[in-house]
Amino acid sequence: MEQIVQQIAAYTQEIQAFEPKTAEELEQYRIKFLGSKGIVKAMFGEMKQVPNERKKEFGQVLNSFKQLAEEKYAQFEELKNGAGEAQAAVDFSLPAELHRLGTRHPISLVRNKIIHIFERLGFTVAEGPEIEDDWHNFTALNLPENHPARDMQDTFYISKHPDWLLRTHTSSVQVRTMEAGKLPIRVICPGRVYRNETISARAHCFFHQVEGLYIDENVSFADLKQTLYHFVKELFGEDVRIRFRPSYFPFTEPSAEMDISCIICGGEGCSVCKHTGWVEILGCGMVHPKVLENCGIDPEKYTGFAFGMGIERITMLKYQIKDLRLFSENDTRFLEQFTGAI
Ligand code: 2U9
Repeated sequence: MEQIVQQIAAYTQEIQAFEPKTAEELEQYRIKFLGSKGIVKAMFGEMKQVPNERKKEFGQVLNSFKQLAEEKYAQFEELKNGAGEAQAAVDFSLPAELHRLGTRHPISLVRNKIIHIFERLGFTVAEGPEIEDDWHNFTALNLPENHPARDMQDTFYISKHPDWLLRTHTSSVQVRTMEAGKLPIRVICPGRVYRNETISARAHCFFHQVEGLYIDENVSFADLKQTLYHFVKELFGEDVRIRFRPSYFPFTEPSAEMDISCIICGGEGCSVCKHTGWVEILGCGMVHPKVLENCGIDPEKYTGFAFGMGIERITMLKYQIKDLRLFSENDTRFLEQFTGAI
């Protein structure tokens, strides 16, 4: 009896000191102490040799021993799920996996570049609401009701309010700037605009514009030409040439459209410029005296120029993108290709 108790004391010490590092060590322990031919079972087998009057006392010792052996096993059971191996498999000297950063949208890249060029010429950015009223989008811009020029714009009207619509151009922002009454004005107005168009590779029901307005005493068409000439060289490079063609807009007089020499073929003729050597990039003109008057500016004292361009069009030219729908589909295979800094 004393011998068995001494043996149990020795095993107890062994169990207490046991700290397995691997699943295999733990399994060896299980077989040795808790297996069907293990020590715990063998010790219970000794019970029959114990005299009846000491059976209770010995039973308590055995139960505590069994409990200790089982608890130790349970404490390291997670080693069986590969925790030891997983720990050993981690190489902490490896570089961490990088977070995937998004990229700027190509429309934002080109918009920011355009803004930056004009900011260096002293223009500031002005913004306004996308839901506009008839006055700021049409009437103030010399497109009175029933004027045939209104047919040029296919407009989304707000059904609950006959006077409200989704702006068809950012010109309404310039109207608001003029109405604010602080002169001179040198603003650039980037923003989203809406037109009731059928969606295709070349048209969308929303797109983005940058418009500009410069109003002061003695502003001339020569100022307009030089400003836009500088802008084009900054955006497309020194070699690009420009030309103006007369045009018509109700809000400018005289009006013009500006072409640049084709940036793909350099003016030789290719499919992008439809073999003309030139591509149209913007419309412009001297602000119509009636528009100045509508916005509370004396046309006898002040003159100004204005211009407008579609950002999608410029972006398609710059990056040779053939389908406008790519800009609004959020396909990351397309978007990831643009990694510019601004
Ligand atoms: C005010 C006065 C005049 C803005 C102008 C254009 C010519 C023009 C188009 C270019 C491509 C629109 O995105 S597009 O379809 N714009 O051709 N825009 S002059 O003239 C203004 C604006 C505001 C108060």
